[in-house]
Amino acid sequence: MPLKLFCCDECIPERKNHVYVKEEGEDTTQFLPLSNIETIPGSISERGCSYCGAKLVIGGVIKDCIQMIHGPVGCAYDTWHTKRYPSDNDNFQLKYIWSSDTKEKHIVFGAEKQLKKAITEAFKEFPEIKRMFVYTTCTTALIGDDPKAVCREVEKELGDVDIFVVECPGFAGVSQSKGHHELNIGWMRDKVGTLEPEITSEYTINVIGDYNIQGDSYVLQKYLDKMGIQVIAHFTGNVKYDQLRCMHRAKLNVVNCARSAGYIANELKRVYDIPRMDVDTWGFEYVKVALRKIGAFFGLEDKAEEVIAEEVAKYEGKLAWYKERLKGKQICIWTGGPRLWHWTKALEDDLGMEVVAMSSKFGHQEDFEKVIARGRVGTIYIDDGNELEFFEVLESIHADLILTGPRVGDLVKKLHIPYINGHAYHNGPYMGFEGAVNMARDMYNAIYSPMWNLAGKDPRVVDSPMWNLAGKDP
Ligand code: CFM
Repeated sequence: MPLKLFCCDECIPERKNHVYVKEEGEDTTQFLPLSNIETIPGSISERGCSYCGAKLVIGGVIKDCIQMIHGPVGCAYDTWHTKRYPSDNDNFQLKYIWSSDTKEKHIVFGAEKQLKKAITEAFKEFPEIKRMFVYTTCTTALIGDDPKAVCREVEKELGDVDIFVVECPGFAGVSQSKGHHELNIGWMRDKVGTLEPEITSEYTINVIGDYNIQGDSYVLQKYLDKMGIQVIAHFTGNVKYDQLRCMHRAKLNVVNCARSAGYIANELKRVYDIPRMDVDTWGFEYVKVALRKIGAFFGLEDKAEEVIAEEVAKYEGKLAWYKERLKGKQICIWTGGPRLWHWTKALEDDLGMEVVAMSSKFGHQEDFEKVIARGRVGTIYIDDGNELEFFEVLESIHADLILTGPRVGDLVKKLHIPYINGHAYHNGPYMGFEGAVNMARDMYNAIYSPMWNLAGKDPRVVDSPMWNLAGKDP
């Protein structure tokens, strides 16, 4: 049976439709697990909310604007400083967060005055900053505040500021995916085309769906600089607010994370007729393909080959060293969605690893089509997985390493299975040629750490069935 009901899900049998095991000869026209629908009550979801998708994933990365969260202070606090997207603006965007700090009385009497006060104060405290994102949250959306009206008023009063409002209350969708969508469409509607960029090259692109996690955008920027290509805007790694207003002037949109930012690429195609090119910027072999595709679009094939030759010469040997030690290792990828299909075949081709189980928090049907097409037979593919399912997966397969976030990562560490941060990385960047080597090095260090031998000395662990199932020799 391609669909699988875990024992832990016997009381929520609907979960069966969200778990798929690929069998020989099957393709995605026959089976796809359900995805991008409400979490089934009783399943302890790993998902985030719509506000989080807008703020933490996309908007919060922008390096030169005030991030005003219109809601209770907790929404601001919980998305402050928790993601690793540095910038060359002295990490301004990581240092600060702003909140209108709504309380019970605002719920009763309205919070618009409070928002206006907070916005005015924030601009006063940071006089050099003239740009702002305002996010709505569950509470301020429920009481029917009109933050757009407030912001237009402030823009008029101050004269030299520009404010973008994202209507992304947490409850707006089934996961953070809805917040990505709201921000993409809103930005396109309100801000793209409101400023003209300075054009310095006849080859111009936007890099879409790359958030400079631990410096990813710097790596991509380096390659593109060498090819003589001007990046109008990275959506949104290490980017300025005003660069994003100029996205309409690119001749090509290069899309990495299609899940979080495919929408704006499609809109730029529809409104400005800018072609969309999907690439993988993770994976040694995939990056070659990506650079060749971009080069071919502009007739810069030679430049692409130069960059590839230079980078391959630097990193090929290192990758081979890790491949020798990582081949045959079995791993799980439990992240948001796109990294499943970006990584599974890359890790297989570059390093000879085997991805035996994957779980996506919020991927849509198209993400499952991609990952099942690229993934192995026998691999378990889960939508919106819960912790108990993860434990059950680990009883049924052997895993040498899990790529996941710190929450689940800390759980699997208790089973003495190493984890690598598949969201924010351990020691990135992970994109590009050097990134593929960094990722291999982190996985090698995790699997071969001598710490596991010491940990195996704990008799409580040695006796536990989970330890034996994990297949380690203490
Ligand atoms: Fe795109 Fe991302 Fe991801 Fe994502 Fe995310 Fe992320 Fe992710 Mo964590 S934008 S969908 S909402 S690649 S934060 S940088 S790692 S779950 S697979």
